[in-house]
Amino acid sequence: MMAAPVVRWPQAVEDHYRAAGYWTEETFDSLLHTSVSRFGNAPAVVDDGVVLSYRDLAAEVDALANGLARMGLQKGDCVVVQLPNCHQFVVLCFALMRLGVVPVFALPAHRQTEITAFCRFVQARAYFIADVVGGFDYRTLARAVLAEDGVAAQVVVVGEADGFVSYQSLRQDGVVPCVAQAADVACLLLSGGSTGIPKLIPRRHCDYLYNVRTSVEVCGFGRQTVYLAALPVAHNFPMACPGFFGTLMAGGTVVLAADPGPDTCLELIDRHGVTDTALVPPLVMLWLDAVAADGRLRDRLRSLRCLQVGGAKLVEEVARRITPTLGCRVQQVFGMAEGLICYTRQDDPDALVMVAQGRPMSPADEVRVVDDSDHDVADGAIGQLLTRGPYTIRGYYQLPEHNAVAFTEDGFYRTGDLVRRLPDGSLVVEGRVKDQINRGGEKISAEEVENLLLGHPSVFDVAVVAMPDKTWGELSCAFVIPRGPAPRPLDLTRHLRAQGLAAFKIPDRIQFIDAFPATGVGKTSRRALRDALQAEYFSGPEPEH
Ligand code: OOB
Repeated sequence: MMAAPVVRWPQAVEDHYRAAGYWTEETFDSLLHTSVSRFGNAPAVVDDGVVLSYRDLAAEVDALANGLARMGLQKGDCVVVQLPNCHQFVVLCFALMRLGVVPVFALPAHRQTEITAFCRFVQARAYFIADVVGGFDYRTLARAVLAEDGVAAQVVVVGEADGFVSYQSLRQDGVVPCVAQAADVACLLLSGGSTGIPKLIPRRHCDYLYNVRTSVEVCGFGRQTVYLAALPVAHNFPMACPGFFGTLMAGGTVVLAADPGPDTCLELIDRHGVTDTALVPPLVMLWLDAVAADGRLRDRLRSLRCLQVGGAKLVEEVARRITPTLGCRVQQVFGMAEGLICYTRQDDPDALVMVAQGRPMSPADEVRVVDDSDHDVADGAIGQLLTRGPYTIRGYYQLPEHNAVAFTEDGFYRTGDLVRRLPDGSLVVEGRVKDQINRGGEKISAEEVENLLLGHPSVFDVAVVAMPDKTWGELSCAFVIPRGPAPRPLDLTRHLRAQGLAAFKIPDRIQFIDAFPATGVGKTSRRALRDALQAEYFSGPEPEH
């Protein structure tokens, strides 16, 4: 058994967060119990014809937790969960959290590179997958992962198990008690990251529940809320901001969408009377275009009260189209898996909601906007965002060296985002200092892709940078200095795929180059490369990808 270590807040700060009521003794298990006693037979989770009441959900969690315990999972064990949006995901979360077993929430898009790394890093005891989703067979992926050194997980499959353990067969009558405590780690979220593979973010019951509870209050979720989980539920945004956990805390109904496209989602909104949902900007544009092209679709959105948009910058022109086209309010959300969540508020003036990414949700959030020497800049000036507070971590899971640079000595998290603070405390995101590409909300670490490309014999050196794009906000472009004759771009993308890299991280464009522009100290100037792409974007024809 391996206890999940977590960099704690200083004792005096923890005491303060408890005394102030931010942190309570509640766990995710007590959330479920409280909601069952308050909302019993109300519908909790809707998934493709399956409707679970709160009572049904609790019964499913009992049965699964029991089976997981019999499988040998114990408090402190880690597991990797990679499931699509389905009710089993919700049941599994509560069951694992009851046992004190810590899930790593992988995204459905992750492949062999990422899953192997997670399994090794946490010494995963189990790996939970679905059988086939969108034509992709996760059992084949699981076999490839199991063949790697240092992976010894039991594979559990929702659907046809094909020789692995079937999720269904794990369900066992009986109830196991909750052994998790509020100060324990509830789950490990993935960081967008800018160095190497995603880092793991330990969220404890106490801080993550505070995240959920405060989000519920700020967003006005209640029994009347019907929340459509359109984005992958493994992500912090649809999970806890307020997401499906928030909906279940508030007594509402979670509707799970198999995919976030307008065809699937508009129909679900209409059928289930969805009131709230969350999207990233490229999806907002897709929904807007669908409704603009066929005005009758707008009828399907009658029940929609609020559309949350976050994960990447929402351009003002797009923000302005939302209410007239979709007929609902907009809420901007600027958040991060590491903690800090900013929301625009229901009573904020429209002029603010269109241009600002919101303000911190908690009065206890501390925010600094600083220059390169960590000195505060004047309000209204652009600087790097630092933050700490009752739900912002003080360190990544088992990465002391990285923690030394990602956090200040006094515990502020260096977000790597460039922001401007308005007089009311709202933040406007102006850019980024971290070497990351934000591809419509999906985060790509430049270094991770560069390292894999460097493994190709025809690559001498490489720099991966963001390239502006109207729909995605950013796409990724790899500048490659070839070793000898330049390979075909296809050879390089094949090389990345063969190593099992998630598809969204494959560069959208590969550009061969003789030498990199250098900074004053001789380092590769990513800025010069980005600027070249910007100049091309603003000057002329669409770049080919
Ligand atoms: C959300 O979380 P992550 O961990 O995938 O990514 C965090 C990063 C931020 O540091 C920022 O660079 C970017 O994503 N970001 C935004 C943004 N929201 C996130 N950049 C501009 N405008 C926004 N509204 O992306 C996330 C977590 C919880 C709620 C919402 C988003």
